Amino acid sequence: MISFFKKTFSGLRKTRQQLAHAFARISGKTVLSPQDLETLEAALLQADLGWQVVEQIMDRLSKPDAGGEDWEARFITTLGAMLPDTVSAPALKQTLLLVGVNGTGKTTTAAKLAGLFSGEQERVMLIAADTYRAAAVEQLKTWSNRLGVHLMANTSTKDPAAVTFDGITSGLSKNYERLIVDTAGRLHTSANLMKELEKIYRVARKKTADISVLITIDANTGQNGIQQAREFNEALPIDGVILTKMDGTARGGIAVPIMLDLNLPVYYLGVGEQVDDLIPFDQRSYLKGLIGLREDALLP
Ligand SMILES: Nc1nc2c(ncn2[C@@H]2O[C@H](COP(=O)(O)OP(=O)(O)O)[C@@H](O)[C@H]2O)c(=O)[nH]1
Ligand SMILES: [Mg+2]
Repeated sequence: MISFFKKTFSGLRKTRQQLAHAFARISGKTVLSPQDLETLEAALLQADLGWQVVEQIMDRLSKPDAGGEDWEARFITTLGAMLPDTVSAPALKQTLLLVGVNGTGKTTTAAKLAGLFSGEQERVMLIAADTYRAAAVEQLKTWSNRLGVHLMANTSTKDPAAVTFDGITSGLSKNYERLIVDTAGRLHTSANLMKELEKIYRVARKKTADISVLITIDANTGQNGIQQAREFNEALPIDGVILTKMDGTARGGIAVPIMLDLNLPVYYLGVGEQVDDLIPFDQRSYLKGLIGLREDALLP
């Protein structure tokens, strides 16, 4: 089996191209030229690390203090010190409610999570609360068959809150250990759909308090993903983020402003379309992968 580090590293390939190049350029130098600093700053901004973060990093890297040749280590320790400790991210609860904008990867992620937890010998139920498109239920059904995971769907109602309520009721009464609810995509700008999501959450909470709300953010959307999370968070309390499609983007630095600006933990990275392309987020591995440091590279 490929290690989580290797998968994280490979998922960050596109993001790393610019950054690794900028760091290779300054390798071994004791003082950085204005041109070096500019290249590095541009690469950091391009990776979507966010303006404020980049400013602080540049400030730190341009200080000519002793022993500063190991720029990569300095980058990681500077950034690491700014970030909240991901170890403190609470364990995911029994019921997982997946929310997010259309096409960000909710259904695929629901299936990946089902695969992950059933692989850990949990009894998993998928709940198809995307009632808008028949194809959405079919998509989840295909996954559930492939994974051998139970699917709860109700095609006789168009009310996603009803499906969620019935699904959770059934899952709890049948002693499923993990309930994963897939919801319809919605634009954070649509007031009606956000109200509906509020209702889905409200009825879910009537059945259980043991629930984590996870938002999928497509890493390709960069800073806009932050705004999505903010607005979803106004409709229901978001507990964490799953950053999808890391494999297809050069903007994979976005996990940093997500953690800093939103103060939300990133639980997983989506790095492909297959069921095992979901990697638990590990801050150190992620930061190393961003700039191309080996897994065993020593850091101060
Ligand atoms: N490359 C890649 N594609 C992904 C990833 N996650 C989802 N997708 C693809 O993105 C598309 C939309 O995903 P879907 O789960 O249907 O999004 P939803 O509308 O939020 O439910 C599908 O073609 C997925 O295969 C990922 O991590 N990497
Ligand atoms: Mg979907």
